[in-house]
Amino acid sequence: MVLFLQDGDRRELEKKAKEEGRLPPGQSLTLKWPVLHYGSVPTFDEAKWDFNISGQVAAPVKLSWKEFRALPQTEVTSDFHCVTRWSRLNNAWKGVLFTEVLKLVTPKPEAKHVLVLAEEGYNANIPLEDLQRSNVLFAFEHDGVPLTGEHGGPLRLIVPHLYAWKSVKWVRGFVLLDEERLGFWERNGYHAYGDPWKEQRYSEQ
Ligand SMILES: Nc1nc2c(c(=O)[nH]1)N[C@H]1C(S)=C(S)[C@@H](COP(=O)(O)O)O[C@H]1N2
Ligand SMILES: [Mo]
Repeated sequence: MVLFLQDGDRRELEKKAKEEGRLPPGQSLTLKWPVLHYGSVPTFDEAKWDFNISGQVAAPVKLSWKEFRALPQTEVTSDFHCVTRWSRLNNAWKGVLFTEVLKLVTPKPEAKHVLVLAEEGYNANIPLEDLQRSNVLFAFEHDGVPLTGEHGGPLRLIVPHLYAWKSVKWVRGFVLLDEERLGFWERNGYHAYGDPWKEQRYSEQ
C-alpha cells in the first residue's frame, strides 16, 4: 500500500517534470538515488589522495586534500540524467566550481579537450568549454550531507547538462588536451559527447 502510494506520487511528479520540460526524452523520474558504477568503491586515504592537473598547461599542479578543500566553495542545484533512463531532479551540490580549479593553471591556447581522471583508471572526456559552465563543479556534499563513498565521495565531478557517466566519481584530476581522447564508456560504445536532450546515448559505429 505504501509503495503503491509512493509510486503514485512519483508518477505525478514525473508528469509535472515532463510538462515543465525538465525530463529529457526517454527518461523516467526517480525519487531515490540509485548507485551505479563500474568496479568497486575505492577507500579514501587522505594521506595518499592528491588532485592533479596536467597536459596542455604552462606547469602541472598537484593539490592535497587540505589544499583542495581550502578553495572557494559554491552551492549549485541541478538535475542528473543517467543513460540507463533514470533522472533525479533538484540535487543540491556543494563543492568547488571547475572554473575555480582551472584558475590554478595557465592553459595553453591549444587546450580544447579534457580527460577527467578517477580512481582505478575510470575516466571521461568532456570539451573544456562544457566544463567552464557556471554549474559544473567538483562536489563533496549532496543535499546537505557529505558524499558517501558509493556516490563518489570524497569528491566527484558534476556536469548536469551531459549524461551522468560524465559526472566522474572519485575524481583525482584532469588532463588538458589539444585533441579529443575518449574515456572509459566512450571507448566502449557510448556517445563521445552525451547530450541527454538529443538522446546521444551510443556512438554511431
Ligand atoms: N569513477 C566512476 N564514476 C562514475 C561511474 C563509474 O563507473 N566510475 N559511473 C557513472 C554513471 S554511468 C552514473 S549514472 C553516475 C552514477 O552516480 P551515482 O551512483 O551517484 O548515482 O556515476 C558516474 N560516474
Ligand atoms: Mo549512468
